[in-house]
Amino acid sequence: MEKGTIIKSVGSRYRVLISSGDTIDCVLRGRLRVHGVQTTNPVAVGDNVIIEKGKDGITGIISEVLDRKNYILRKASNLSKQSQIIAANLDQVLLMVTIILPATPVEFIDRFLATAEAYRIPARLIFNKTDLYGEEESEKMESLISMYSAIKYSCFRLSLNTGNGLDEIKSILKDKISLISGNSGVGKTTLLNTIDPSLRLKTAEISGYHKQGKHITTFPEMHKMPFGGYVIDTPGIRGFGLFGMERNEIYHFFPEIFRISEKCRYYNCLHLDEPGCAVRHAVEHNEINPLRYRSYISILNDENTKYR
Ligand SMILES: Nc1nc2c(ncn2[C@@H]2O[C@H](COP(=O)(O)OP(=O)(O)OP(=O)(O)O)[C@@H](O)[C@H]2O)c(=O)[nH]1
Ligand SMILES: [Mg+2]
Ligand SMILES: [Zn+2]
Repeated sequence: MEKGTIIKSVGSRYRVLISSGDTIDCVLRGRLRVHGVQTTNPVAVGDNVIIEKGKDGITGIISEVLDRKNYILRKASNLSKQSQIIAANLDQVLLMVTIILPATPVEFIDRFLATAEAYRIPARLIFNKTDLYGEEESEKMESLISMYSAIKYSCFRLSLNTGNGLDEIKSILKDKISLISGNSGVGKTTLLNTIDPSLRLKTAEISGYHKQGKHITTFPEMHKMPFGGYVIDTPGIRGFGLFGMERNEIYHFFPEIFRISEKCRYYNCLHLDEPGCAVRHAVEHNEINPLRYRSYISILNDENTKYR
């Protein structure tokens, strides 16, 4: 028996990193019991497990999944009410954002941040491809950075083309388990290749009329950083369905809205058009950014978020 961490999961096969630095390809023991949430995948990248190594030394069986410090879920598919674990035991989640090529919508950023709040995992934003930005794009980036920094989210400017800002990113990754997410084509995998060229991970140029990424990374995978720590590279996502939230708790995951909501007249205010709503008042007086409020309303009206 040996302890290890799942670094990759494809179908029913799991790659487990053990303390020697070796990786063991494992399957799950039949009838393995995992406590907690019901999900389509019982174990995910980041899970700590107990394995029984086979005689060949390169394969094994997962016999136990250890308790999780946290995890992130997503809906298994658009129609499904079942959920899937993306990753477990994270110290932080990083969203890589680009102003152009491709353009990351604000609502997408806000859904990601609200998800991180719901799972109580610290979130940070990395604005990549700054080498491509003209005056207009830079202004847009700076206004987003001031909006998010004011709320409490740290923001980083990065160009993987020039290396500008890379040292700061390395220092926030050091000795932590981080998940990196974002639209396809923003440069998530390029970041890992830049930090450690020996990884030689697959990347591709964005293409097409809409200049979208090509969904090159297809499975989450955890990579060891040469300076200490691990980063989970993930497939580019189009949207973020907030899974398992009640309508009346969504505003809890917008810290600045939550703070002001204490002053609303009604305790069950949803901040739509209720009389005495302090949130609406704050939006009208620009104390809450209207973009954030708009994201909140959009999540509130999204069918996917209404059911637990
Ligand atoms: N100009 C510029 N291009 C970049 C930068 N970072 C990444 N790219 C390019 O963006 C393209 C997409 O990069 P990937 O690393 O494959 O993107 P990804 O986020 O991993 O995409 P998926 O795996 O599809 O989710 C590649 O052609 C990179 O060379 C940057 O800072 N500046
Ligand atoms: Mg990738
Ligand atoms: Zn209100």
